[in-house]
Order: sequence, then structure tokens, then C-alpha cells
Amino acid sequence: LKAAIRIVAFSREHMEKTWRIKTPAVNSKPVFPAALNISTTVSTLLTNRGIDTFGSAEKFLNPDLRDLSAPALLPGIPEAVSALFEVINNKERICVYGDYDVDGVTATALLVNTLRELGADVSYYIPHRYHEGYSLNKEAIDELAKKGVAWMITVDCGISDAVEIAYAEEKSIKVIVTDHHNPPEALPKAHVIVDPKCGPADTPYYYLAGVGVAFKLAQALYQEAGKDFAAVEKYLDLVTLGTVADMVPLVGENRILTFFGLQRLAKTVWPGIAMLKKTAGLKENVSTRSIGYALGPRINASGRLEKAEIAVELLLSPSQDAARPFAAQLDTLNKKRQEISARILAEAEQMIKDDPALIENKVAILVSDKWHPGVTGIAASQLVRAYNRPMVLISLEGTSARGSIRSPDDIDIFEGLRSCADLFINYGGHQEAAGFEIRTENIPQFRERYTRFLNGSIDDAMLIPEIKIDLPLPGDQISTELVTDLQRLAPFGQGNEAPVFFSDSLQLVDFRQVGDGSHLKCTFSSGEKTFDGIGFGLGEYAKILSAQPGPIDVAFSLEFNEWNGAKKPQLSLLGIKKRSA
Ligand SMILES: [Mn+2]
Repeated sequence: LKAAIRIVAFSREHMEKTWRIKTPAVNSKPVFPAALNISTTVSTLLTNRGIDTFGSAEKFLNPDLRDLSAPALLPGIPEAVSALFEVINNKERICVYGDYDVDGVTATALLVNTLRELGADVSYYIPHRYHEGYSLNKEAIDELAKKGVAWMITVDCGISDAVEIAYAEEKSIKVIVTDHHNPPEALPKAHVIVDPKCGPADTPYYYLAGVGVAFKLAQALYQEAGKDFAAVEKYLDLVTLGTVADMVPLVGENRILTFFGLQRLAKTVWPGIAMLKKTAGLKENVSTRSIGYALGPRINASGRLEKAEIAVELLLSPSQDAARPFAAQLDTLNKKRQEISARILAEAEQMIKDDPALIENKVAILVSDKWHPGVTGIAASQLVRAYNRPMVLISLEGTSARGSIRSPDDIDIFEGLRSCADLFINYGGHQEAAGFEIRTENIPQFRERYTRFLNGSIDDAMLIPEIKIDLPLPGDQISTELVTDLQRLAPFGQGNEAPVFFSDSLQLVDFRQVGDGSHLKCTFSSGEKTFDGIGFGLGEYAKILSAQPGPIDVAFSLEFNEWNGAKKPQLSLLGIKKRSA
């Protein structure tokens, strides 16, 4: 069954892709390659990405913690600091109110640890993903009030909770909101609000994740306590996990924070993270990619299938021994999550096979009463890659149902959702990912209206996936020096993708399917040199390449393959096609 899914995914995903070479900025010249000591290739990449002055390129290539803006510049931080020191002095009880995803969990751990170190009486609360849902709710506030909580600090949530915050104030709980989500028109009447999205977009901290905002507050608190930056530097590990997992753009301060955070993660001082790395089979180095496939999913699995407290307790563990059971639990939950998402994917594929009309429209809406709502989002993302269109997976639970929506790049699924707002119990999200709760009886009407909306707003051309290519690169320019140079643009991720090249001057010397057959290993020759290439998920190309030998075009990014202490350039393949005549 798994193989069948892969082939469907493969044929749709890779055969119909458009290769688009990004248009360089008009009149752009490479920025000072000699003065910056970089190759013209890297210089051109920078220019094309809008980093086109010597100053901006110099800062980009050499991240420096001293370039982080003073925390007090972020509106609300000075007020939050003075309030919190008073709270600590008065020995009033504080609760950090977080979220169940990686960003929310790391932000919670960061602020709890900070406030403990400063002598506060602090606990934390994370709502249950399904029983309570995202952000504040009245029942949780009642519970905290009963426990004598006098102050609540939200992390990664709260900015849209005017009603709940007013309720908390009624219950004599004062609220400090720290969040990074877009504010609604009417801000909550909280004691203090810290949210970079409340200000202009040109600040260096505008794109901070929830954990980045918590970091700023922590930095200001330690400063006020007379501690130097070393006291707060240890939190860069947590900031990096949350920032990368939340897929905020890795530019501005996020670049500086993650650049140093990844270095720290290699030798992390956090016993819980060290234990999680071991459990995940990671070696010393941590990359944005290993956060994406190994650490992030394990931390997230707790909130998806059970309770996010497991992840917070892991992060706050004082020793690896204490962390071990939490890491083991996260690992087990992650395996379970993988099984569940594979099953949802298989069932969805079968539904489509049985009824191809399901994918006749610009959006596919699938409904089942067997799907775990914590995992439908992951399965929907996989189906988006297979069918190149927005996918809605709805899991029925009696008279109500929950839906997850995912979309391909550059397609907005949220506007259409908003147009159906009257049908939902609640809904939320953004352009590429959203969710909703709906009464089961409203599903047919939702299906009709949402399909009509997206059929009208999506062109056929938008459903053809693209490989976005940064630059053409002759095969003979691939070298150890170039790959070393390209690493200076890392960390790669959202907003700063690994450069993609295109070459029509490489010969395919050898290829074979590897792993369970789903990956492709190749050897290329540029005439003088040979290079290895690996294409994850491209195993099926073997058939096409065997059937159609001849000149090829290759789309790839470049990385090092380290083996036996030797470092060799390796092509990470995104696509191969027969040379167009
Ligand atoms: Mn977040």
C-alpha cells in the first residue's frame, strides 16, 4: 500500500513540475565579492535575494549576537519587566500560559526557567489541543484562579483573546500577553502586551517566533537583575528549536538567533535536548533539517496525541536521567503519530481511487469518522504534494467535526475559509494552513461553498508545482570551495532557502534506487570530476532514466557528504529531466 501511494505521489509530483529560474533583481550587480571574500556565485545569490549593499551582505555573512536589538525597544517589554519584578518581590503566584506546538512548548520552558532563576513562584499551563483548543479558555482561567494564580503571562498566544482576558481580570488575574501572531482590530485589555506584529514590519524583531519574543523578555529580565548576556545565551537552543519549527522567516534577528543556536545545540547544555537527540539518533551537529524531521516532530507528538506537558518536562529536566523517560515517551508517541498519518494517507488515497471525482475540483475535501484530528494536518500536507491542490481532511466526531486544510505554495486557502465563517463553530490559521470546527450537518454546505470559492480563485497554472531555481551553474564549477562558500548563507529554511541550481552540462554516469527503493543515488560527471547525487523520494526516476537515456538537465542544491572524515560535494537532487531539444 505504501508503495502505491509513493508512485501516485511521484507521478503527480515530479512529472509535471515547471522549472522556473528566478528573475534576478533589475540592474543588479554582484555585491563586492572580493571585499567580502566570497565567490561571484554566492555574491550573485545574495544580490538576487535583495541583500545588495556591502553593509547588508557583510552583516548577513557574519551574524553577530551584538547586532540583536536591545530588548527594551520591543514595545511592552519595559512595562512587563517592572511589573514582573514587583510580582516576584510580592511573592505573588505566576502562571506561564503556553501552546502545545514546538514554539509554544519551548517558549513555556524558557520563561518558566527564567522566572524560577529569578526567584518567582511560577507554574505553567498548556491547554489540551482537542479538549480545550488553542490559546486561552474560561475553564482554564477558573482552574488557575482556584490555584491562587495572580498573574498570567501568555507565550505564543493570547493576542486574540480579548474576551478571555477580560474574564481573567474579573477573576483578579492580571495578564501579560507575549505573542507573535497578527493582532485583531480590538486589542485585549491586558496589563501589558508584547507582540512585534503590533508594530511596523521594518523592525529587526518583526518576524520573531513566540519563543523569540519570550527570549527578549527573558533577556530584559536578566538585564534588570544585573546579569550579563551569558545568563540568557543558554536559551538560544530553545529559541532555535521553536523558531525553526514554527517556520518563521530565518532573516533579521531570527537569522542571528538560529545561527548561534545551532552551534549551541551541537553541544547543548540542556539535558532534555541532549537526551532527545540521542533518542532520535542524531549525532552532535543539529541542522534546521534535523529539527524539521527529527526533533520537532517528537516534541509536537506530545500535544498531538497526548499532552504537551511531556515535552515541557523533558526540556526542564535537570539531568539526562530525569529526561530519559520523557524522551522515550515522545519517541513512542512520534512512532504512533507516523503510523496514524500513514494510515490516513492510505485511506485518503483509496477514497480518491474509488471516486476520482473527489479531485476534479481545485480543492479536494475528504471526510472520515476514522481519522485522528491531531494528525489530519500532516496527512493533508502529504496529499498536497501528491495532488498539487489544496486538501481538506475532515474528521467526524458525531454531531461535530474538525477539518485541517493545507495548500501548495502561493495558494491562499484562508480567504475562502473566511467566506464560510458563518458555517463554523470556530476556525483559524493563515494562507497555507488552517483548521476549523464545524457542525456535521453544515459539511455539505461547506463543501459546496468552499469548492465554488476556490474554483473561482485558483487558476489551472497555479496548480502546476514549480522548482524554483536560483541560478544556472555549469557542472565544472562545482567544487569543495563553492560548497564551503555556500554554507556561509546557512542556516537555511523558511525565508532563506538553500540555493537551487540548474545544470545542463552534467553527464549521468550511474544511478540506482536505494533505501526501500524510494530514493535515487546517482553519479555525475562534469568531464574532469565526478560527483555523487542523492534524490530523496526520487527513486521512481530510475525507470524513466533507464527508458530514456541521453542528455539530461538537473536541478539540485549543494551540500557536503561526510564519510570517514572526508568531505565531498554532493548534489541534493530536486529533479532530473531529459534535455528539451
Ligand atoms: Mn508560534
